[in-house]
Amino acid sequence: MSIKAQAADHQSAWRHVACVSCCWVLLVAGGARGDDALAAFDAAAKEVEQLENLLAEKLDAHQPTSNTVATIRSELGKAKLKRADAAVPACGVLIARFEARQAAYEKLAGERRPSTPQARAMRREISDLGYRIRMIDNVLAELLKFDPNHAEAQRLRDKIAADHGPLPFTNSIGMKLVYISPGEFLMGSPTSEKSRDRNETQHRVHLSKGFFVGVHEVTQAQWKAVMDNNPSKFRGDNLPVENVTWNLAVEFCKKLGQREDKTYRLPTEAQWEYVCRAGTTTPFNTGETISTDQANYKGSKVYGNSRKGVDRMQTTPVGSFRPNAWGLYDMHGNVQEWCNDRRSNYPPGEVTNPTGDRGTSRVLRGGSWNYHPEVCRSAHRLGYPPALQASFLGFRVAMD
Ligand SMILES: [Ca+2]
Repeated sequence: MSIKAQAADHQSAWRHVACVSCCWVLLVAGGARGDDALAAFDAAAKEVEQLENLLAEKLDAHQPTSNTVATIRSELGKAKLKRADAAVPACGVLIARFEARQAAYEKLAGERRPSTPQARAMRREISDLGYRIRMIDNVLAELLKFDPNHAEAQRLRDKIAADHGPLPFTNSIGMKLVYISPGEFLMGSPTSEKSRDRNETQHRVHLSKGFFVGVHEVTQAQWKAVMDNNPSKFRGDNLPVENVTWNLAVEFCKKLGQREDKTYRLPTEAQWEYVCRAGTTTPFNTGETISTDQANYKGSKVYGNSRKGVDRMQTTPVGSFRPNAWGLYDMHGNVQEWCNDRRSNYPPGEVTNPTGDRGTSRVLRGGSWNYHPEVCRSAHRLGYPPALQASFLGFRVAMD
C-alpha cells in the first residue's frame, strides 16, 4: 500500500491525536511522561532511518523491483506513520523544555554571557533542544502533507517558525547556524548576464534535504578553538580565518563534528549557490550590481552601473555588511569560500542533490577582498588545488 493510501487509512487516527495531544502535551512536558514521549519519537525515528538505509543499500545493488524492496518500502511507510504520530507530543515536550531552560538561563545570565561551566552547559543544552525542535519540524511538515487538517501539528509548526525559524542557533564554539529548508532553484547564470563564464550553464537543481549553514564565514576565534593555531595573514578574532587549504577546512569540520557528535562539512557547490541567492535570480543577491557599501571586494573595479568604491586591501570582520534575505553574511566577497565539490562541468538538465565529483580542483565561491566584483557574482565558479593556501581563501560550514 502506498504511503498516501496508508495516510488515508490513518487520517481518522490522526484527528484523534490532534484532539488529545494539546492537553496531553501540557501534562507531559516536564516529567517522566515527557521522557516517554521523546523516547517513543526517537525509537520511531531510528526505525525510519534504519529502513531508509536498508532501502538505499538495496537500490544501490540495483534491485528496485525485488520483493525485498517492496517489503522494505511498505515497512518504511508504516514506520513513517508511527514517527509522525509520535512527533506532535514529542515536539510539545521539546518546546516546553526549551522555554523552561531558556527562562532559567536568562535568570542566571541577565544581560551578560557568563563563561562559567554551568552557563556554558546551559547554553549547550538550549542549543541542542533548538536543534532537535528544528529537526522534528521536518516530520511535522511530512505529517501535514498526509493530513493537512492536523490542527495541532500546524500550531506547533507556526510556533517553531515564529520562535526558531529565522533565528540562528549557536553551537559550542559560538558559531551561528541557520536551518535551510529543502527547495529548488535555477543554478548558474542566464546567457545575458554580464561577464558570465561558459561553465555557468543554467539548470534546475532540487535539494531534497534540509541542512544547516553557517551564518558567517568561520572566524579566527572559532578556528583557534578547534585547531589550536591560526594560519591567517590578517589577524583578528572576528576576522574570517584565511590561508586555509581545502584539506584543512575539511579537517576543521571533522574535528568540530567529533566535539559535538554532529556531522559538520563544507557545503556542496549547489547548496552554496542556493543559500547565496536566497531566492534571487539577479547577478548578486543585492540585485543587478553590488557596491562596496554592501560587500568587501576590490572596490576600484565596477560591475554594471555601480560606481567605484573603497579598496580595503584586506579582510573585514565577519558580518560587517547587511545579510542576504536568509540572514547570511558575506556571501559576496571578504574571503572566497571552499565548497566540498570538485569543479566539473554541470550535468545536462535537472539534477537532485548534485555533488560535483569529477576533476582535481575544489570549488571556491563568492569572490574576496582582492577580486573584481564579477567574481563575487552568485553564479561565478572558481576551482583551486585543495592544498592551496592564500590570504583570500576561507570557508563557512554546513551541518546535516
Ligand atoms: Ca565570502
